[in-house]
Amino acid sequence: MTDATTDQRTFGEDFLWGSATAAYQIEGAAAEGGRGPSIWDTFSHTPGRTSNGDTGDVAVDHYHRWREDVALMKDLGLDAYRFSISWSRVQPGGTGEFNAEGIGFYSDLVDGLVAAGIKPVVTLYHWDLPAELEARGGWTNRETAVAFGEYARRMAVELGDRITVWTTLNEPWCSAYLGYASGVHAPGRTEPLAALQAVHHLNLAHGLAARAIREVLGDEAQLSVTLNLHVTRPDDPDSESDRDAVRQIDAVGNRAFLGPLLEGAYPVDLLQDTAAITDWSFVEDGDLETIAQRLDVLGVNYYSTGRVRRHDGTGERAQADGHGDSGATPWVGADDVEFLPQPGPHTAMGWNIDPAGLTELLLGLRDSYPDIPLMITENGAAFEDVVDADGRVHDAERVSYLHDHIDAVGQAIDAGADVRGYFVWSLLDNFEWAHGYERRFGIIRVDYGTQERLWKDSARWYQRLVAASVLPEVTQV
Ligand code: GCO
Repeated sequence: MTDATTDQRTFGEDFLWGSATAAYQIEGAAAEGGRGPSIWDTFSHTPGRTSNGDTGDVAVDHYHRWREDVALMKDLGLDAYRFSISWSRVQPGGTGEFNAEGIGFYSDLVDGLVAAGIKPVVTLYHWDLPAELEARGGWTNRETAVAFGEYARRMAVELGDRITVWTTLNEPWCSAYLGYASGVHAPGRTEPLAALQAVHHLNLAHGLAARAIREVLGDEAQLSVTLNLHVTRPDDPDSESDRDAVRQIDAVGNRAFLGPLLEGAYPVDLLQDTAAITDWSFVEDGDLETIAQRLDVLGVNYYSTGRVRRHDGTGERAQADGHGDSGATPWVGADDVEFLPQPGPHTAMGWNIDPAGLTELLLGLRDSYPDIPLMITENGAAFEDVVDADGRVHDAERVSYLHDHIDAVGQAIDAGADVRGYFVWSLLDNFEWAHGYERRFGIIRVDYGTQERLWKDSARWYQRLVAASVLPEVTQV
């Protein structure tokens, strides 16, 4: 809405303002408190996999500093905090024994949040599979999905009614395709068939977890999954073949998840596009019913857009999809689709800045799934931050990125999208996966030498936004 007297964009009273993080990116304490290794420990410790060989061994030491971090969030005035549980911290091998110390860590964190008036939004899987499960095939193995359901059940028992929203998976697209097809993420495999098996077993894992949480907590539990949906445009809107390239990316990137999760079926065109790789016989009777559990909210992560065309077979195929180039494509079954470089401006990730894409995405979801509320579970940007002579980080580009994207959310709400909240990625600078510590997404800066936390201008700006639910001008920092 727009305030008639001030002409400023306003959001409803109940709109949740939050920040997001993920366990491996912030916790550190990788070998403490009984935590078992995950695929990200193995991957980051493998030479050549991350920038500068960076690992999450220490990260931003949130495991020891969580009280300070909760206090920061309280000062920011946040309504909610989205964090993830490290599966191998609470169940070191992924099956079998649970680790009381690890569970205690999250239980204390949740209590700390609740005491600070901050609603806990928990993600059960943000990419850090227990290494023992990968040794048995990881997400290519159906048993991993079964194990995930049991882990989710135990978390529901332990954390129960203190959790506001339960998110099963974060961006299964990344787990499946970056992990098993392009190999730029853990476990670093480059096998198209394995990636499609992973897609299905992640979907199944979601369904089993959602069902288990409902069995423990009943109908009241708020269930969710977070997807990174791809907004892709044809290079030439008049070209049928470019439009078909968009369809293919939509199938393998978006509908491979939306279909089974929300419509109870894999899209027919996806099955056709991937027919040379698999007949999908790993989808067993009853799986689709298990996957299509009722969802209370759909989490949407959004950063940028893509532009595609069909490769004409000559010269190199452009692969500027912003997900790293290992030589192997994450776009299984769409090998001849080219991702063209996008016009700027760009963030430090090389991702183009395109807030209109977020409005478009939200309105598309409103049209396709009008009954399901949406939440922006991640949005934000990395820039080359500097600490100025005045000791501050004047991250004007981040402020304007956030301003324009939150405005884009507001436009979608005005047009009828049911968006319930916005979580900035990220609370703190942290371990940015294959980019290590080279990319800073935080609204709070972390000095990796001292672990000191420093408010950037974007944090002050966000604090102002959250306090009044009115979108401040970019100059109001
Ligand atoms: C993702 C992850 C985050 C990333 C963030 C910036 O969306 O890729 O959920 O862990 O750090 O998106 O790349």
